[in-house]
Amino acid sequence: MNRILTKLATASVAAVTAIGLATTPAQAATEITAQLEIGFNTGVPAARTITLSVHVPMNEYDANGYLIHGGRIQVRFYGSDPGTDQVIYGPITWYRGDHGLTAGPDGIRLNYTWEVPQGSFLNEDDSFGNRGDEVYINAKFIDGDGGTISDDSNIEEGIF
Ligand SMILES: [Ca+2]
Ligand SMILES: [Ca+2]
Repeated sequence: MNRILTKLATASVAAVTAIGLATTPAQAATEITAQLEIGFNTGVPAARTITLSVHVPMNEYDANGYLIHGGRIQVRFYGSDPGTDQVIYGPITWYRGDHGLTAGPDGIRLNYTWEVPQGSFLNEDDSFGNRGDEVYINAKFIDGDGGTISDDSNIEEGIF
């Protein structure tokens, strides 16, 4: 009899623990991809259109769990140059509820677009003989405990 009671008590502790962890992600996030697109809006005044696409694959349950527990996506813009690349903008951080950041069936996604004027921070090279700009982003997924994975995007080239 004592033995059965002990077993039942153990089982109910286990059940409580499982409920307490219900929103904690089951799988560690291991993969992130970042894309940058810079378009030209030839209107007056001219502008550059920046589109960020960041994807952290996982199931929807885990995606919601990560964001509820403080998971976020952080983006820095870099100018690609010989030697060390400089940060030209950022960091910008998206948390749960911020426009453009979603949790869905294929994971966490950031899709964000905005316009900047010609000659903005994207104009990372503007010297005589070197006006062409080479810009990429580094995107980090940072979980609620500070665990981080990151990816560099493609490089966009143009006169920005
Ligand atoms: Ca450059
Ligand atoms: Ca330039």
